[in-house]
Amino acid sequence: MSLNLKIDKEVFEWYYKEWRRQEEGLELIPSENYVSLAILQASGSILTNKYSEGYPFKRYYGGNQFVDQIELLAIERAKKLFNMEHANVQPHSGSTANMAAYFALANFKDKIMGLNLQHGGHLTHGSAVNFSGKLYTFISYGVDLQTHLLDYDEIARIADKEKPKIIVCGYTAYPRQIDFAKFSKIAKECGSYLMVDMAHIAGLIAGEVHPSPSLYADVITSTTHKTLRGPRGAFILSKNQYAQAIDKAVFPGLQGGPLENQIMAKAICFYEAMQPSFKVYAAQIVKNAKALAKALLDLNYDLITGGTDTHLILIDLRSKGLTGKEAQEVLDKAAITTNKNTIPNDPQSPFVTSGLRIGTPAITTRGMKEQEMEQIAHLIDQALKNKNDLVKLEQIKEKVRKLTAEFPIYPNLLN
Ligand code: DSN
Repeated sequence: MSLNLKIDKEVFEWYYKEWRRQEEGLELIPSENYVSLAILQASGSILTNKYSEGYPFKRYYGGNQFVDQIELLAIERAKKLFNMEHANVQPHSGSTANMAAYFALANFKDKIMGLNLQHGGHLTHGSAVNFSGKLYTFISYGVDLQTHLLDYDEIARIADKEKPKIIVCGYTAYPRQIDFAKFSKIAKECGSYLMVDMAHIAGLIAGEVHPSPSLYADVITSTTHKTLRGPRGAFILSKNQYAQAIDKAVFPGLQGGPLENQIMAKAICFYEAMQPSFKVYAAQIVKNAKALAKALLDLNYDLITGGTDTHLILIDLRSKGLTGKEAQEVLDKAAITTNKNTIPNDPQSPFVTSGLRIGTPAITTRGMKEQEMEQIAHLIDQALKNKNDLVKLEQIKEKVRKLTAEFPIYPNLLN
C-alpha cells in the first residue's frame, strides 16, 4: 500500500506526517479511535469500485451477487450485536443517519425534542444552523444547571407540554449514563417515538458497560467510528415496523450508491465487537476514563458532573483562567490532541468555549491502562501551566513521544 501511495509525492508527504502524528501523539478526542488493520484494509478495498444502489437482492446495478452477501453480513451482525429487529448499514455519516430517522418518523415542521447543543447535544439534535433546526420545530431540553445531570422530571414536564413527535436522547458531551427506561416512559406517556443516537456510546453498549437501549428505542442511530472502533460511517437500527420507512429514507430518500467498502469494514467492526476481547476493551475504556478523571480532580480541575461513567470527560476550565480554544491549542503543541467544547450555559462562544472534551477510546486501543492515565493527567497539567513556554512544551511533547512509543498502533504501515 505504501509504495503505491508514494507515487503521489505531494499527498504522501502529508500522509506520512499524519501517520507520525497519530503514532507519536496522544489522541484524547473521545469520538476518535484506531481501527484494526482488517478494517483499514476493508476501507481501502476493491469494494470501492462497485455501484450497489438499492439493498441486497434488490439492486439497480448488476454484479452485486458478492457485495449483497457482504452487506447482508453487516446487517445481520448489527442486528445481533445490538439486539434489534432491523438494521440499515448504508448511512455515510451520523448526520445522514439522524436525517433519515427524522424523515422516516416525522413530517417537516413537526416537533422534535433534543438536548441543547450547548449542554451536550449534537448539531443534528436541533441546532438552528443545521438542517434539523431548519426543517423541524425543535424543542430543547437542558441539563440541571447545578449538577449538570439530565433532569428526567423536567424532561417529562417539557414533553408533556409540547407532545413532540420524536424525543431524541444520546449525546456528544455528556459524561454520564443515560436512563433509557425513563426516556421510554416519558415518550410513551406523551405518544412520542423514542430515538436514541448512541454514536458516542455504541462501543460501550456492545461491550456491555453501558445499558442497552434495545428494549426501549423505536429507532437507534449510530456512527461506527467512535467507541465502536469501526470505519468512518453510520447505521440505523429499528423495530421491524419502521424498517421500510427507514430504508426508503436512506435510499432513495437521501443517498445514492452506498459505500460498500465501508460496509465491508462495518461488517468486520461488528464481528470484532462480538468477540470476548471487545468486552475487556470496553471495560478498560471506562476504567481509564475514571482513572483520568480522578487524576485531574486531584490536580484541582473542575469536571462537569464531577466525573464520568463513560469514555468521556468534560473539563470546565474557568477556574484555571483558560478557554477551551487556548487549552486545545497549547495541548496541540505538546502532541496531546483534545477538543474545545461548550459547557452548560457557557459564557464563551462555541468557537472559543470554556470547556475541554477528552476521552479514552483511542489510548485504550493502544493498550494504555490506569497507570498511564495518571501520567497523562500530569502531562496535560504541565502543558497548561506552561502555556507560553515553548521549550517546556517541546519537552512535554518529547515525554508524550516516549510514552506513545511504548504503545505503537501501526508501526509498520508505511514500510
Ligand atoms: N462530531 C462528533 C463528535 O465529535 O462528538 C459528533 O458527531
